[in-house]
Amino acid sequence: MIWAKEETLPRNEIEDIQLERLKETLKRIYDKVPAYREKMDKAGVKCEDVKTLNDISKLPFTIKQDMRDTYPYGMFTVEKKDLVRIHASSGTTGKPTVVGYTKNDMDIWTECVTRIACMGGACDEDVAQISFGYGMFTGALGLHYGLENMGASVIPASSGNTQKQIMYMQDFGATLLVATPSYALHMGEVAKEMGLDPAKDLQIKIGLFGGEGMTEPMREEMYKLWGSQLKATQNYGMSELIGPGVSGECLELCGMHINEDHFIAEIINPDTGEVLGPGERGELVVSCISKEALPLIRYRTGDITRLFYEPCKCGRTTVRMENISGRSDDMLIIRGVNVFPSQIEEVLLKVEEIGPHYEILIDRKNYLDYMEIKVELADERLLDSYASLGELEKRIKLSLRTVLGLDAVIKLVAPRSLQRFEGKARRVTDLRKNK
Ligand code: DLL
Repeated sequence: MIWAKEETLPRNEIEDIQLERLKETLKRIYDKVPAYREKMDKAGVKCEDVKTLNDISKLPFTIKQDMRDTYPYGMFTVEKKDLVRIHASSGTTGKPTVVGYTKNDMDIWTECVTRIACMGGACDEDVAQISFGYGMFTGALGLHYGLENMGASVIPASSGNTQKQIMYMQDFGATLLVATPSYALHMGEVAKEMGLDPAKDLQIKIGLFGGEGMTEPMREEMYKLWGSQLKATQNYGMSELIGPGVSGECLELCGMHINEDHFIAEIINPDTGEVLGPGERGELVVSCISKEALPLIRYRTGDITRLFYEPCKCGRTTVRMENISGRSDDMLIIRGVNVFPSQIEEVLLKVEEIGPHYEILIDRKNYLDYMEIKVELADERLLDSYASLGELEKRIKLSLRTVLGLDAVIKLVAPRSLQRFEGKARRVTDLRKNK
């Protein structure tokens, strides 16, 4: 099912909507946000200069630092009294990034998330367990409102207390799970430890995963744990843009459809800012064209992807973004080789004998970069054979070298010995940053 007619409009019609909304939004920002007005003036560009959609490239970018410089409400275009909700992104250092919603923004957010849930196969009969942490993170309440709007029954389980979550899931007959992919894997493992077969004893048939990437091998792990009946899709979003609801995969699994009547997506070269063409990989830049409180224009997401404009088999005509390959600030440069953690994950998870949990440690020894990867064995019995462990280590090392051109020290560890995450996983520690 397709939730809204806007998802199937011919390209020219969607672009007409985008241009009209962009012009309106731009005027509002120019009037109300001094920081953006200054940027436009400095760039010598006026609102009237945007006559076609391509003219968007004349506009200055907005970056996270703009949000920090104007903390907390400086990028907002409405008065504080018009806000009905405030969230913040979990800044690891310093102040968080604050985002706000008017009543109308809440309706748009809800609509966008409902569309995405629908793309992933959800319907009003689903019992949806939300296992994102409730709080300042936009994930939980975003999915909560979207699924309720669809008519699903929502269980606001939040994250953590995993055994109890499995009990809710079983007793309340949950059919749909919302979680980060890493937490969903952990939940599946805990269910098994409790003596349950998630595929048979639980009724989860839809997984709406997001907040972090899910590589294809990770999706395969999801089927292995939760059963082949699972429809596992992922969706993408960002607090600054709206939260979840920017884009989501349909069941064709060929990229995430962007809600283009609310967001304009561009891909740029992260080094030069130059706009790249369809199919070219670069940094995703998004303009919010319908929000009232915080309509950021040309916001640099830092996420690396590509855009495909061909209509999808599902019937939607909206542009699709490829699964995120990483963030521009996550890219590791190890002895001169550029690599995203997701690429390392792809190599690791193709090795049958190891599970989906790993930790990457990067350090510098004698002025040389050094990478150590701890990976969990899928089966404890392998630990008994020293020879086969050595052979497996060599095989993983060789795949990494062949596919990525990288050398790493591989440490195989016992199943269930690495840290598990209830929200977004943190798998990389780069100690070079402190040196
Ligand atoms: O993670 C919003 C969200 C919640 C989206 C739940 C989907 C589901 P932030 O906490 O601001 O917002 O983090 C945004 O998370 O720039 C990406 O780097 C990453 N991210 C989110 N979804 C995906 C995904 C939410 N499907 C940042 N694939 C973004 C890869 C993702 N990365």
